[in-house]
Amino acid sequence: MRIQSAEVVVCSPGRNFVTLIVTTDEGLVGIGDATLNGRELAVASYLTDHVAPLLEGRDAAAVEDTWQYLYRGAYWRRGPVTMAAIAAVDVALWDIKAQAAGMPLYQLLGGRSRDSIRAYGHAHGRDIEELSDSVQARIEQGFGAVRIQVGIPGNGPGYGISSVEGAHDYEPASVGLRPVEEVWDAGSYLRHIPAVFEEVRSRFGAELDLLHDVHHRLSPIEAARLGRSLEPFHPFWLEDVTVAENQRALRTVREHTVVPLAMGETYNSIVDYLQLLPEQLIDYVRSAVTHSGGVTGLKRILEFGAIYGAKSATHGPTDISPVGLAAALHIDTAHHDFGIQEYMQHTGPVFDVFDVGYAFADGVFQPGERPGLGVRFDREAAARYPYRQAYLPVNRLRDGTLHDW
Ligand code: KDG
Ligand code: MG
Repeated sequence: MRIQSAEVVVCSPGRNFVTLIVTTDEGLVGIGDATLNGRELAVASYLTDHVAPLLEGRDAAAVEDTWQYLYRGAYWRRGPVTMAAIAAVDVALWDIKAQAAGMPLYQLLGGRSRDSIRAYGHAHGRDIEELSDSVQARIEQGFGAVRIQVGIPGNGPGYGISSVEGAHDYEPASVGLRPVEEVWDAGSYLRHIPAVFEEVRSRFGAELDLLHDVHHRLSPIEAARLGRSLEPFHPFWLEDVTVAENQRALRTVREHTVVPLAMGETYNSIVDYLQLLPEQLIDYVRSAVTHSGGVTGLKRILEFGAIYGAKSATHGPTDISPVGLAAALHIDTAHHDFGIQEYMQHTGPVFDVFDVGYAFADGVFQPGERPGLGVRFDREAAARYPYRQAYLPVNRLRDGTLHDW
C-alpha cells in the first residue's frame, strides 16, 4: 500500500487546528494532528512544502522508517515545528496501519493494560468562590482529579484565568494580531496559593486529587518554597514549577519538597529528558503525542521514563485537536506505566469537524473500538471555520520586564 497524497487543512472551530490527511492508493485515509498553538502556519508550511512531496509513493506501512527518514533525513533535528510535523505523519500512518488491520490502534500498541483511562479536569476562577464553583462543576462531570488555577490579588488575569472579561472558560490563546499582556508577581502568588489549597481541601475533602500548574514562572528556590508550603494539602502534582530548559533547577526543588513534580509539555524529544528522567527529578511525563514526534516519539519517551519510575500524564489542552487526544488515549490504554490523562474538554463546534470514537464519562475515558484512531475529519465542515490569527499571552513583571509564560 503506497501513500498517494498528504494534504494539510488549517481550521478554527473555536480555536486553530492543523490536520494532516494522508490517503493511500488502496483508499484508506489516515489523519494526524500538527497543531502548534500560535505557530500553526509554520507547521502547515513545513508539511505542505517540505514533507508532503516526500511522502508521495512511499510504503504506507513503513511507519518507523518514515519517522527516521523525516527525523534524520532533514539533517535539522528536533524543535517544536519539526516534531509536530513528524507527529502528524506518524499518527496518520499508525491510523492507516490500524485501519488496515481492522483494529483500534491500542491493539497494535500491545493491547489493553487497563479497563479505563483516568482523567483530570480544569477548574479556575478569579477568586476562591469562583474557583470552588468551577471545582464543583468538574466533580459533577465525574472528575475525581482537578487542576486548580486562581486569580492572584493584584496580579489581574493570569495563567488559567481568562483575560476576556466575563468569560468563565479559560482559553489561553486570544484571537488578534498580537498576544495580550499579563502581569506576574511571584511574591503575591507564593503568599496566596497555600490559602487557596487549604480552602479547596477543606471544602471538597481529602479524596479529591488536586493538581496545579505553575507554568514555568518560579525560580528554583521559589518553587522549592511553594512545594514545601503545599505539602500539608497533598497535591497530586505541581506542574512546570520552573523554566523547562534548566533541568538542574528541579534538583533544588527535590532537595526541599516531596510534592510530586510534572514537566514536559514544551519538550519535543526523548533527548529533552536525558537529565530529568535518569536523575529521577520528575514523577510525571507531560509530553504530547502532537508535539513529540507522534505515537513513535512519545512511546519512546514514556518507556524511557518508566525505567525511572515516571508515569505518563499526556498533555491534553484544547489546543491539541481531538486527533492528538485520541492518539494519546490509545497510548494511555496500552502503556503499562500510565499515570493520568489531562482533559481540558473541547466544545461544540470542534465536534462539527471531528467525529470522535472516544468517550468520557464518570471521570474516565474509553478510547473506543473503531478501527484506527477512531476520529473522522469532515473537510466541508472544516471549511466553514477558517484560520484566525491567535496567540498565547505574554507575561511581564510589574516593572515591565518580560517573564516566562
Ligand atoms: O499551548 C499552550 C497550552 O497548551 C498550555 O498553556 C496549557 O499548560 C497547559 C496545560 O497544562 O494544559
Ligand atoms: Mg501545563
